[in-house]
Amino acid sequence: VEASIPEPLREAWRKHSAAEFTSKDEFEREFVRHIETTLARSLYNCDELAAYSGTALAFRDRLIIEWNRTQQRQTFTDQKRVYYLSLEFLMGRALDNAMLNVGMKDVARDGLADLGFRIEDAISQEHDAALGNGGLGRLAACFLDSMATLNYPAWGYGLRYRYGIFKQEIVNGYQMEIPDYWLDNNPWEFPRHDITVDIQFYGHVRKYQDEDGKVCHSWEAGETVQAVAYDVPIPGYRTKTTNNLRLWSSKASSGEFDFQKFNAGDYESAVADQQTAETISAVLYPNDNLERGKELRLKQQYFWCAASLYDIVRRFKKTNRAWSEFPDQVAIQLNDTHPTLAIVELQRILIDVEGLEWDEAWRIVIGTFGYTNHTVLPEALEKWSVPLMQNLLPRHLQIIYDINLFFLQSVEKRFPNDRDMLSRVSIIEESHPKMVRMAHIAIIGSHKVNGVAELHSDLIKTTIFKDFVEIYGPDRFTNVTNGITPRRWLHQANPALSALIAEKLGGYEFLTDLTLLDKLEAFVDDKKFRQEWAHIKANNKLRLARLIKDVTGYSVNPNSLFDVQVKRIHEYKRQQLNIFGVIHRYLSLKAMTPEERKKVVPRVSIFGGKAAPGYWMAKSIIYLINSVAAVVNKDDEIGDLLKVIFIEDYNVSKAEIICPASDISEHISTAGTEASGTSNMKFVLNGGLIIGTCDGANIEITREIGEQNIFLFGNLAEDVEDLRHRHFYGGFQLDPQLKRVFETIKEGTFGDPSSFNSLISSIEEHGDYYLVSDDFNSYIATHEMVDKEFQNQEEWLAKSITSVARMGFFSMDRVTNEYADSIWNVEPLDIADEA
Ligand code: 9GP
Repeated sequence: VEASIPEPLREAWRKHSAAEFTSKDEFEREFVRHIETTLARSLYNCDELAAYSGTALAFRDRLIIEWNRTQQRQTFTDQKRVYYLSLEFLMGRALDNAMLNVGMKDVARDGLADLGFRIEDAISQEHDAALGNGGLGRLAACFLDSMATLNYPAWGYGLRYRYGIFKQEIVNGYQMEIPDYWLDNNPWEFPRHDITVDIQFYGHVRKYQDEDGKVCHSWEAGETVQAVAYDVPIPGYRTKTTNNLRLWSSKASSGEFDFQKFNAGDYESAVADQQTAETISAVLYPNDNLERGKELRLKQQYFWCAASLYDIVRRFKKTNRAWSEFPDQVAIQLNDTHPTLAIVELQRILIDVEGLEWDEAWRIVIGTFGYTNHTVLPEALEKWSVPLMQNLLPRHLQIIYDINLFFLQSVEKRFPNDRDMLSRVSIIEESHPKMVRMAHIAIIGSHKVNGVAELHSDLIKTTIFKDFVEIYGPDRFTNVTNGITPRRWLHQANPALSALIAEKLGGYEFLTDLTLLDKLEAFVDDKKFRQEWAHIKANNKLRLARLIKDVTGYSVNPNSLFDVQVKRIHEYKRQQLNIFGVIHRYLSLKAMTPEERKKVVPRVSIFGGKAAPGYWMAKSIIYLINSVAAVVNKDDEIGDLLKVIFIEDYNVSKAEIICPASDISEHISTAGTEASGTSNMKFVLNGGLIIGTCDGANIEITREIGEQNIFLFGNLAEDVEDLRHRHFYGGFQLDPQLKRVFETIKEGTFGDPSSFNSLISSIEEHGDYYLVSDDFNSYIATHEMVDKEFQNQEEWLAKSITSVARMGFFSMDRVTNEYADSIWNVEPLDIADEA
């Protein structure tokens, strides 16, 4: 049946087409309607959760109207679209963002107040959509916001995990993981039961000749699983454009439920098959910067790539264009190597299903894909064992071997007799078992490869991908420094600061052109402005102090210097350096006279972040932080001079409260290890100063805001190799201050010292890979400078304002435009313009 309504009947449709609420009254009507009908509740039975749902449903209706229009318009104009493939989208909450984006938050606040609710209480009912681990997933979410705001015809493709990143509870100082079932009361997704794709696994490849004698391949599946689409509307800020995030959920294929077993009474085993299929999209792997090579993870990757590719190809085929036009219509961005199989899958579709010749197909593939690398850490670079791939994806492995063969032949022509080069760049690592190097496929199959900050992009060109630069020349490699969306990370998280800036700049245009912030510098000396600025920071600190009291029970003095490190717990990010520094501070305070203590700036050291469940060292770091907190926080002699806080279950919503409240935040990775970092940008944009190493985006932040406005310390990336080498071959000298810290731990000051053995021995005995000892002295000295400078509040304030004024470069909109121009070649499409 043709689904499109015939033209003569369309007028009747248009007459009844849904309309958006535009006033408080209309909002209230929509709210009450949803409470009474969609939710089947009443004014006698409406709690805050229902108020959240009613508000969210009212706004969802608005978004869906815009979403429909956007999709129709994009289909109608048929211009090039971009598809952002990411295994993670760390979205956080949607309601507040939606209200601000459509410019209706005040209307909703007043309407809710009329009906007996505080908007903040409704907002806080929402469960975070936490389909990501950390920076990589949050970057994907910022991309979606920016692409919609800038009116790019863009879709995100991901997996609809039933369980997002686990919830972290701290029990007796240890991290415990609790499953995060987030889908209850989630009004933001639309199941599309009509959009399903059958995805194959296992089986074998059949070779045959077609009528013309051409050798063909057909992959005969051993197992089939169904992918079902769930759509999430992504509103842009103050634009009609509402893009789509399509998340795939796995389900047993209709043919897969074994009725024979069922009828024979083997009900359990029939259901078990069904459950196996559903496992594919059940959980997000909770590792950040670590790949473990588990079969289920590879299944997830293929399942999602194949479903997305099928969808993209289906959409393209509807236009009846020639295949050669595919790269003119479709840009696919690979967020890290996780979606690399999409390259192989597109090649398979083109040659096996559509019958194109290899070379033509391969040209289309390369023209379509771009690959973003987000890490140089060896443990995070994906490799899959050849036997595993052979079993799960037999046809793909053949294609990978063919890609490799043609690639190595071309390399050999250019670099004859360089066998080492061939083995270094080969897609196949000749180990036992042999491994498929996914990054190599991603580079060979893309027309652009980019890193995410200048230092990082230079590093990939000179280290892990050096040979490929020789082979392809420098043009295939580029840098696009990461950014953040100012909508969520300033306007939503810090409404008072956003309003103050708007007042000074004469409006909110800076939210879509962040470079306008530079006009703030003119007010650095404006007394009233400075007071207001300081007042906002003080209020944000009070808000965080309340959160700390709620989640830890500790009261902190909001006049203290708030020193924050929140991010995934990882040795390379060096929370251990921070907590050792805190112990050093504690020992110094203990050694002071009461007179000396009077001069000390009180400090609250705030930590937050999750450790991967199997990452023992990271879990020990959390335990040490909590053990130190337990001793220091109840030491009456020290009182407010030092408090140590671990905020459990750090997530996007908590980040929105934490980022606006820092005086100083820590971005202290070993130089050369953090590809970019993006929380550094969030903190500075909210008027906090940072202490950091010369790593990732810290370097460009310094360039933008000026070195007088940042506290840099530690060894440089170029010296790291040498230092590591010296640890092993030149003898290792533990920093004397760090030695004193270790002695204190070993004496049992923070409980059973054996719990911290591995943390200490990794430094003392096993080469101190992350250079904690080498950087300790400079770290401590820099913190002393921080204390000193904080005492001059007027200077501090000037640094804070100046830094914010110079943060324009780090807008995600700049990032998105750079990708659009230099990688995707996609133009915006404003749906407000008439067709
Ligand atoms: O570790 C990087 C982080 O530095 C960067 O900011 C983020 C977004 O580009 O990606 C992270 N990488 C990963 O999570 C794994 O590659």
